[in-house]
Amino acid sequence: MSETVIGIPQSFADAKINAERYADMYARSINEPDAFWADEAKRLDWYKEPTKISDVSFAKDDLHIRWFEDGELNVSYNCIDRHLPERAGKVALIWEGDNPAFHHSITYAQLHNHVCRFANELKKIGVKKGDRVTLYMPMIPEAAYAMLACTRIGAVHSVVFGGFSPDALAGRINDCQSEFVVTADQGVRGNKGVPLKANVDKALEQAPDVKAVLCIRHTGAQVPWVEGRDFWHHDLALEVDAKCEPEPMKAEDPLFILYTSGSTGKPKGVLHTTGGYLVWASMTHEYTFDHREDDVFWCTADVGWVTGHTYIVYGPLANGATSLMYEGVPTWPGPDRCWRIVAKHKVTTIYTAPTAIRALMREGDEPVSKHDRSSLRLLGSVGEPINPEAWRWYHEVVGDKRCPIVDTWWQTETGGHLITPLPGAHELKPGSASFPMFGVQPALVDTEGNLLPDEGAQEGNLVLLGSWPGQMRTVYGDHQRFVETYFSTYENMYFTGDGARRDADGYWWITGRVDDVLNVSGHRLGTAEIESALVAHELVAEAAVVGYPHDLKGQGIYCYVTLVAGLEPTEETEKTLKAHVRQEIGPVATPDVIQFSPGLPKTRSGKIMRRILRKIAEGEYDKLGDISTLADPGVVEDLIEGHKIST
Ligand code: 6R9
Repeated sequence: MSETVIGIPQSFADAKINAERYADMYARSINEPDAFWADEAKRLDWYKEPTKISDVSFAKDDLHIRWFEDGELNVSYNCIDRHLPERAGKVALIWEGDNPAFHHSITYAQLHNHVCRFANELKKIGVKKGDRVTLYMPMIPEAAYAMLACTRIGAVHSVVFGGFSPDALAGRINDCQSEFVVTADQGVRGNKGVPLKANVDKALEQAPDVKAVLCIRHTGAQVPWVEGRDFWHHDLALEVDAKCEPEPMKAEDPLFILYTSGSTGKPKGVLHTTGGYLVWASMTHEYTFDHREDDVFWCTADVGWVTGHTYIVYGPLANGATSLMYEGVPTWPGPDRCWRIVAKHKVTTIYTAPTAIRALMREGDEPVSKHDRSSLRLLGSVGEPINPEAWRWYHEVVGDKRCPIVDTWWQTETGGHLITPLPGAHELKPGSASFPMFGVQPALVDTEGNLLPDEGAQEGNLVLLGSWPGQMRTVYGDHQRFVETYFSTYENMYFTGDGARRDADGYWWITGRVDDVLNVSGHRLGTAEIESALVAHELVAEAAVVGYPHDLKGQGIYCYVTLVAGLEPTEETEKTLKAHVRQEIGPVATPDVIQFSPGLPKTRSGKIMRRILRKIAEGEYDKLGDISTLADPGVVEDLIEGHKIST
C-alpha cells in the first residue's frame, strides 16, 4: 500500500513560506546562524538591538546558552504597546466563557489599560523586578493580564495549572521561593466550580513565605479570606492608575518558570528568558500557522501548560494577532461546543491536542457538520503523537479536506515548535511532524550514543545538535539537574527523551517517550511522582507505575501496588489509593488501573524491571524478554494472572 501524501492546497499557494523559501531559509539558519538570527530578532522592538547573537556550549562541564545577550527589550511592550499605532481597535483577545452566553472581546487598547493597571497592582502588593509570582488561574483574560503585567515590571511568573492540587501548588511555590500568588475565587469548567482560592489557602498552610495573594472575583463565590494578606483585584484597581512604563530587560533576564515532569524526582522549574523566547514564540507562530492579519487564532490549551504560554499569549500577541481564549471543556453544554465556537467567532485556525480530537471524534460527524466551518483554513495538533485515524477525521470531517494539519512537535523545554510542517511548504504525511524549524538540527542516536547516518530511513533516540533561541536556559535553582537531565546522556547534544524515526524522504515521525515520562491526555507526568504519592500512603509498601495504550487518553496510568504486610486488598483500598493520588497531585494523575501484587519483578540487585511491567500492562505477555535475571521469576506469573485490562 502506498503511503498517503497530501498536497499543498491552492489556498496556501501564496503562503509566507513556500518550499523554496523554506529550503533557502533553513540552509541559511544552519550555515550563517548569527546573520539569520540577527535578522529574525528584528521582528521585535528592542530598546537596544542585540549585537552579540549567540554564545552556546552544550559541553557538560561548560554548559551555557545565551542569545541576543547585549539586547534590551520588554515583552509586554512587544505584545501590546508597539501595536497601538496601527491596531489599537483591533481585537487582541476573544474570551469565550464556559457558559456560551458569556463572551467578550478585548482590543489592544483595552489590553494595554488592563495590563498597566494590573502591573501597578502587583507593585502595590510589593512585587519587584526579579521576584517570582505564582499564577493559579482559570482561563479568563486576567490570566493573560497577570502574565503580561509580570513581564511589564520584570517579575518572573510561574503559572501553575488550575487542575493541580494544593500540595502540588505548595511545592511549586516553595521551589521558586515565590512570595506572591495571583488567583481567582473560582474557575468554571463544564458548569462546575473549581475552588481555586480555597486551594490556594490550603497550599499556603505549607508555603509560609507567601506575603500577598491577589484574587480576581470571577464567579462571586464565597471564599476564605485572610485580612492583610489577601487583596481583591477590583479593589486595588480603583487605587492605581493606568500608566505603567515597561521596564527595559536584558535579553537573558528570566521571563518565566514553568514546572514540568521528568523521569525522576520532583517536577523541574523550566526557566525561559526574555529575548530568545519571544523571538521564538513570534517566529514560530507566524511561520507554522502562516499567520495573517485577519486570522482568528484558537489554541485550546490551558495557560497552565507551555502551549498556552506560547500560543495563546506570547506568540499571537507579539504578532498583533487575535487570540481566542476558551474557559470551558470541549463537550459542554453539548458535543458540538467547539464547532459552535468556530462558527460564532469565525475561527480561522484551531490548534488542539490529539486526545481532544479523539474525544470529539467519538461524538460522531453530525455535531461538526451542522456548524459552519467555512472560516477555518488551518488545523494544528500538539502534545502527543497523533494516530492516523484521528488525523484523517480531523482533516476530512473538521477541515473538509481543505485545511492542512500542522503536527507540531516540541516541549516545555523548547519554548515553541521544533519539528513541524509549514502549510505552504510541505506536503503532509498523516502522523508525521515532518521537518525541522529554522535553526533546529534534529538527529538520531542509538542507545550507545552513536549518531546514526543523516540519510536514509533511520530510527533511534531524538537529540538536537545545536541551540535555538527558545531553548530553556536552566532548571530554576538547580543548574546541575539541567546538565544531568538533558546533556549527560549523550555528549554535546540535547537529549529530548523522545524516540523518533526519519523516513527515506526525510520526514520525521515522533514515536513517543523513551524515558519514564507518561503522556496522559497530552499532560506530562513522571512515573516517579505518582509512585512517590502512592508509597506516601500508609497502606502501601511498594509501587511501580507504567503507561499502557489508552483509546482516548493516548496513555493510561497503570499502577502495581504492594500493600504493607498482612493487608488484603479490597475495592475500598483501590478507591482510597486513587483518591489519594488525585489529592496529592491532581485529577490528571488519577490512576486508571491499580493492580495489587504481593511482589514486583526485581533484579537480584533490587532494581524493579519496568520493561516487564510495561509489557504486562500492555497485555504483551509473549514479549517479556529475558526474565532469568529476576530474583524471583515466579512473580511474573502472578502478575500476568492479576492483569486488569482485557486485551
Ligand atoms: C508542547 C508540549 C512534551 C512531550 C514531548 C513528546 C510529546 C508533544 C508532540 C509530541 C508527538 C507531537 N509531544 N508534541 N509527540 N508529536 N506533535 O506538549 O510540551 O507538555 O512539555 O510535552 O510531548 O513526547 O517530549 P510538554
